[in-house]
Amino acid sequence: MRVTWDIFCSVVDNYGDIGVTWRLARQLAAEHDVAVRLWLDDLGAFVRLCPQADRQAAQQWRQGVEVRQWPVPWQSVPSADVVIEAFACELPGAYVAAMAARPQKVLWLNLEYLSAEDWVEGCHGLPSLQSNGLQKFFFFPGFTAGSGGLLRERELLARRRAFQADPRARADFLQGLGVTPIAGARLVSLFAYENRALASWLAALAADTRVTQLLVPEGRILADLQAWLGCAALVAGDRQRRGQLHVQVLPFVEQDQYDHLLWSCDFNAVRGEDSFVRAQWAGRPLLWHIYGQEEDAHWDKLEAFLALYTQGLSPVARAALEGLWRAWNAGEAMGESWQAVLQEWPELAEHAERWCLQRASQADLAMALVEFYQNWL
Ligand code: TRH
Repeated sequence: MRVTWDIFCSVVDNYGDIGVTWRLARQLAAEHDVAVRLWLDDLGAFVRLCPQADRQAAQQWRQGVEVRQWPVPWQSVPSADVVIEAFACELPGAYVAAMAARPQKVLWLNLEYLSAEDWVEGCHGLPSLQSNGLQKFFFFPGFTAGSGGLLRERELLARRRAFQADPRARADFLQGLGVTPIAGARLVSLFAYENRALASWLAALAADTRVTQLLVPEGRILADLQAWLGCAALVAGDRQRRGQLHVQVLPFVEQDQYDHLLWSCDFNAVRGEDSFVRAQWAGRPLLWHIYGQEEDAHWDKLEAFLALYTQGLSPVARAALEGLWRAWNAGEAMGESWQAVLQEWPELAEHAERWCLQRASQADLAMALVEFYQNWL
């Protein structure tokens, strides 16, 4: 009998909750031979990531995963062997009662948001006793050996390297998106929340000596882009040029295609959690727009990541990268810090690949979860 896993995801906003749980569910099913049910309260968000999905179906099988609409009110089902509540979403009371009543024990995990902060290692894997006698364990993804690791499919880096070593594959992929690379241009992807800093970055790119081709998947940043361009509402396929800057709006693509976009670009601006990790696996310099939290709690997270990521960089390259990331996240002028980053480009590019390889030497998140379960048995 295969081990059964239930993953519960409540979509708060954006695509991070669904993006992480869908990726994790697929990987568990594909690489660990377990039966995965993914419970989603928003199939509309799921359809964006998996366009083949049926937004009405109570139950459907997608890429080896049984995808279930989280019914309200809840309809009783037997509990799985391993239960993951993603990002502290609240499990249905009747399901928790079924877990407690089950003759065989159930591993209950809360999968937390990703953070590079020091306290993560101390809290990762800790149990908390619930009122019904069950234990719930806190599972923290992270960047260091004492954490739960990062989502990374088994063949990901091999596939990425093969793709990046094959100019034909890159050209074909970009062509499929309607993108014709301009010879000698710097290719940049942009996925971000609304950001006041965008105008100054675009101005710097437009005034640069080298051409930049900026690829922007449809999303929240389009309004700022449009405002700077002074054009009508942008939609996928639109192109604009200002000085040395060529802008093209792309459709929102499937996760695997988005990976290829990141692998194709020289520089990737990403956001949130999942695209942020994927850009690291691309092995290219990146810019992170962190998800804003109340009372600016996200700044501690940003600084914690920077402290880790910049280890091994020369002081000048470190200052350049930190300056750019801080300006972007504070909504401040980017012109100077972008110039500083351009100056340090070779070192930052080499560092991005090194960082990627270092992280890949740790167990990935899905493997860490499976091992956690085996050790707990
Ligand atoms: O959408 P996000 O801003 O999600 C955020 C964060 O996860 C944040 O931590 C969380 O608190 C908040 O949601 C609720 O960014 P993120 O995490 O990068 O998720 C985007 C997903 O969309 C990711 O799986 C990549 C995917 N994606 C595509 O599949 N195709 C695309 O074209 C693009 C641009 C993204």
